[in-house]
Amino acid sequence: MRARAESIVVLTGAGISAESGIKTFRAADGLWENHPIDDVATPEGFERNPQLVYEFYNQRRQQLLSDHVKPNSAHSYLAKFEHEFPGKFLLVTQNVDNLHERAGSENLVHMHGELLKMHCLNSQLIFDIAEDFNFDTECRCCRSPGNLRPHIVWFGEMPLQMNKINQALESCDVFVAIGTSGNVYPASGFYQTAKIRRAHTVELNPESTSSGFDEHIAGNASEIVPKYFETLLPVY
Ligand code: BV8
Repeated sequence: MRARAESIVVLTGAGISAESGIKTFRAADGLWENHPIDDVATPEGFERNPQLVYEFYNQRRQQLLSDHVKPNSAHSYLAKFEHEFPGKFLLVTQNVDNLHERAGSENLVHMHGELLKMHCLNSQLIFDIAEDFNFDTECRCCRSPGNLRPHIVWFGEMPLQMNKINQALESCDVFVAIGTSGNVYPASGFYQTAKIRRAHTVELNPESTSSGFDEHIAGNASEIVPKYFETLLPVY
């Protein structure tokens, strides 16, 4: 049982969306829809074969928008908790799906970008997108084709809003990692940053990915997220 928390940072990974029917990164053994990561999730891959990369993200976007993919009870509980918790709360996700927003989360950072966004390589303007797009799609800023790419952080690229994330990590007293294997840097180091500032660090995951966490609670997110976060709410 923990002392009352004043400031909480939560990091989620592909595991929190697993029960919504979205394949995790690891379960595909480093392959996504049978493509080597280098071919579909790096700037070099996009340079080599842009059409393959457009198709890869178009397919994942359509899967995300299909009727059977919905937020699960872990997403919903986190959104409810954010609105009930009296202290500071930041949700950082490595996921590029929109399930946290659809569940009602607001103070949310997509550090690896978003499937439902694209950006122009010339203007860097970001646009919402729900349909397929590719090299021939005109951007609304340049009014010409060939400038748009998925608004996704690929391997070798700088994750988004790192200053905001680090500030929150340096001032939180509880850090909770949910459904992440800790394979991808810099997200995999967040719990260490929080620990330096004496935060209590907890991992919610069927597997224990590192002995560095103060606490590991085994289970599926839909079961253990409500149980654990309830202990962080003040008892009036
Ligand atoms: C950067 C967008 C510089 C793409 C993604 C050598 C050593 C260390 C690091 C590196 C290295 N070589 C290169 C690097 C850096 C590299 C990296 O970490 N590579 C790894 C592979 C070694 N990182 C980068 O390039 C990053 N940029 O470093 O810039 C920098 C940074 C900071 C400051 C200065 C400079 C950029 C990385 C971003 C890559 N893009 N996504 C896309 O999605 O198409 S990452 C991609 O991987 C996804 O976002 C995904 O989230 C992530 C995988 O991680 P997880 O989310 O953890 O998913 P995974 O499947 O692995 O695990 C699922 C977990 O869920 C499991 O533990 C499982 O047990 C659990 N689970 C399953 N079911 C459930 C569950 N949990 C709860 N409930 C369940 N039901």
